[in-house]
Amino acid sequence: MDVLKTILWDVDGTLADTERDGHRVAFNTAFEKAGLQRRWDELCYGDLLKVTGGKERIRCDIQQGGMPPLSDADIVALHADKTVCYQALIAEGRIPLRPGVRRLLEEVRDAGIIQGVATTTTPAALHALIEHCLGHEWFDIFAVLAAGDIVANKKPAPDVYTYALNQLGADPNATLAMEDSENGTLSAKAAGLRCVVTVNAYTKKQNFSDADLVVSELGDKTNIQVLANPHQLNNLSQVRLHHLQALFDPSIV
Ligand code: XBP
Ligand code: MG
Repeated sequence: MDVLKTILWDVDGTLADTERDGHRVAFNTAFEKAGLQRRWDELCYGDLLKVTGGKERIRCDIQQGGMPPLSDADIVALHADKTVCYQALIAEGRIPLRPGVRRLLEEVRDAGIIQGVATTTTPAALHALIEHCLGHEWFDIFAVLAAGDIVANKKPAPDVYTYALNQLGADPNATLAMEDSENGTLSAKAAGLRCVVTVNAYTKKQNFSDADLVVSELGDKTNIQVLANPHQLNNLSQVRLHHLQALFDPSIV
């Protein structure tokens, strides 16, 4: 029987709804500061989210004719400025954690289960979110922070999860990924992990047929919607640690 020993959290869309009002706004501010006419509205940003990684997303928009051609150095500089804009937005406290995230993080921490982060976003963006949304102590609680260009291939490739597993010496059969997107789920599954998905406005119509549980949110005060429950977990008014453990050992209910 497998036992849950490690949880790896995605960041954008999972810990916090960062894309529409965080990353997108920061990209547009950086475009404006660079004298570019291009702005990413909510709809077109949703389409561009098929590409993970901010620099990769800019390159995709250039290829699709949305932005004028830019050199690699210009893309790197533009993205670095976007990251500074994003850090400022996060520091202003504009982006809260998603419902139930702090509750579950603390329940898992108190149970002595190892937690880490596996994200596509830039380390500086991740650090801002930990500092301002979670609290400084989480730098010590998370046993690994795997982010951005630390791996060659971003999600949906498995690399960032495989990197985090290797850093921890963790067994994929004892590790759970917390995700919000199809690309994230594909990445986690390709690394051999079980995966729980909390959808958001940008991801709710994506394909999660391989996920182990799909819910509207982790749940705090209001009841959650269960969108896919292949392991037939009971009493899912909110996602609790014992539900996650039951994905590994069905005798836990
Ligand atoms: C997140 C991303 C990131 C952010 C922007 O995907 O794709 O690129 O949108 O961050 P996931 P950067 O949640 O699957 O990790 O601009 O720092 O890349
Ligand atoms: Mg995500």
